[in-house]
Amino acid sequence: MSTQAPYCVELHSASEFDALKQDPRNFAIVRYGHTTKVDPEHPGMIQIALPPLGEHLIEVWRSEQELHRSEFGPVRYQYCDQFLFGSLLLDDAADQDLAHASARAYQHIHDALEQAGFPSLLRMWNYFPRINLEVEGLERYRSFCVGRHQALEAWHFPNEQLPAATAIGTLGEGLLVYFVASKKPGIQIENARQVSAFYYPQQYGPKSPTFSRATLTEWSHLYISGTASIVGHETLHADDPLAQLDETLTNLRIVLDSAQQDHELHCNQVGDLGLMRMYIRDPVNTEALLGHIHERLGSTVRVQLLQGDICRSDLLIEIEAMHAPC
Ligand code: 3EB
Repeated sequence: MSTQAPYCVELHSASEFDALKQDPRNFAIVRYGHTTKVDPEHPGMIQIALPPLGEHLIEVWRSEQELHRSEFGPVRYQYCDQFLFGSLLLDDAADQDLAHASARAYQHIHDALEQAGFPSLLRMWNYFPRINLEVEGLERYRSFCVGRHQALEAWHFPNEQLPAATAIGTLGEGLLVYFVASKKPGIQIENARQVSAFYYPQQYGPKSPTFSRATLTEWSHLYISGTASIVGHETLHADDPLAQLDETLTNLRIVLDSAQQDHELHCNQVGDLGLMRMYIRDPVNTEALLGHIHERLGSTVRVQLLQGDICRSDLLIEIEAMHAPC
């Protein structure tokens, strides 16, 4: 567990974007806006159609190593010996059925990773519009899960190596998937008070969501999945955003604690994680939620606040986090 981290991730103000983009060490920058796009000249320059609520903070991924750039089908990626960072953006209007689009996306990712020699997925981010819309009797999130599940099954991807993930509804078109992979699997972390998502019962969809609660990398980064007010497999506090936030913070703490049990992370509290994104369904709740976060985690904690739809219609917020310090 003592490998030196090949990159780190830091928050910056969006006003620094043009300057940060000039520095070749910054191999990926994730920012937010009204459309989802990936710079055609640069696969790490990603904009997600999630309007920032309050200060626009962007995520900057920096490596001192020289990265190579390549592509395979629609997947474009950068890599060095230790890791690969890739992205793809599919026009999902071409695929009315989101199960086909997500299966295609994950097949392309499989093909690219196989070709590049990085078989282990560590962290996936999935974004697409109208996530809670029912199409031909199935909610689009559930269709997404069907396609992802099928592709990972064909890939023979073991449940105990499933990556941490996010799946959020955007306000712009396109299915965006970006991800980190490595040559060796990370360590999977689950949450003792939640049923593993890959074992959710069928009431949440015909095929279970294939992700883990967190992954710990061999270079001691912790990637915590989108985390919500779910205990067992059920949503709690359906109409109460602040109570959902409390439940979510408890889940984050449990995941962090279980990551700490076997591994020294130099990160003792949720507020120390450094990188947090909170997705908020209804912007009207923003101020109350931010006040509550400051009360719980301290007033200096910085959170990327984004307007986005959460994958169950009764979930009002979701928080993901990373410990990947510079
Ligand atoms: C949950 O715990 C909330 O389908 O990739 C969180 C993170 C959630 C990732 C995914 C779903 C996903 O079930 C939803």
